[in-house]
Amino acid sequence: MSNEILEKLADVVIRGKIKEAKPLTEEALAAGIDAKTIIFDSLSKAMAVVGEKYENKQYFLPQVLLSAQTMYQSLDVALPKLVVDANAVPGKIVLAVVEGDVHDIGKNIVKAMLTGAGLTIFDLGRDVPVKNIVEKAKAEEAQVVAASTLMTPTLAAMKEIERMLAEENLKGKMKTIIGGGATSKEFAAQIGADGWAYDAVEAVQVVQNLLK
Ligand code: B12
Repeated sequence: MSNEILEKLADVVIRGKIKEAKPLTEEALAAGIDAKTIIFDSLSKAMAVVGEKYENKQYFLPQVLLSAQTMYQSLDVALPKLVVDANAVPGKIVLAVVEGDVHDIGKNIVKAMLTGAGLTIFDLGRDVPVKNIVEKAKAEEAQVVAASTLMTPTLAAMKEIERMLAEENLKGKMKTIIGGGATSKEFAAQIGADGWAYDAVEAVQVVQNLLK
């Protein structure tokens, strides 16, 4: 039964049946499926399929956008119900999608997971200049700067964050974590980031370790 709902919801996202997303997500929660399962076993997998269809030229941007909007409808219902059980170490995190990139679904899931883990998140949104990210981190005396990008051309901004922090003598004092499809563990190590995570679940663990 639960698998059936999750498959149906994934199909709704893939096909961009925007009106069906909210009621179906409510149905899933009412059936006892937890928000984490909905987000990772249905919605995220559906977006991966959408990505494949885009790469294969079966889908074009309007369809991708519709799927993204459909996913957001579902996330509106699922994210507030997210329960994260972590042995929370408190901390302040500045989070942003770097300049030039508007992909923010993943960043918003990371935000919800970190918030659920008891952390204070300053979310600067998407397409954010590096300067603003570093300035906010300084102003809030954040312990961690978390940056997201799904695009290869904007990877340079990740390196720029490291450079600016080093210039301000903050490297080491303020930790960095990066993520998003264009990044990798190797890239993170190469630019001197303190952490990298594959997804939002791992992000919670990595951030918690950085705060220790
Ligand atoms: C949805 C989507 C869009 C939507 C975005 C809507 C939105 N509000 O986000 C729209 C239609 C707007 C869009 C536009 C474009 N897109 Co697009 N898009 C996608 C798609 C299909 C899915 C992305 C997604 O939401 N995934 C679901 C979420 C849940 O996963 P996620 O983002 O990866 O996040 C998880 C992890 O990565 C991680 N994570 C994410 N951020 C962070 C941060 C930290 C700190 C940590 C630790 C972890 C972490 O945790 C998340 C949750 O588990 C991808 C394909 C793909 N395979 O990724 C292409 C893709 C990212 N897009 C791409 C491109 C090229 C574009 C456009 C340039 C197209 C164009 N010609 O205009 C524009 C970008 C404009 C711009 N300047 O930004 C390319 C990027 C290629 C590249 N490597 O450079 C991709 C890979 C498609 C492709 N194969 O070509 N896109």
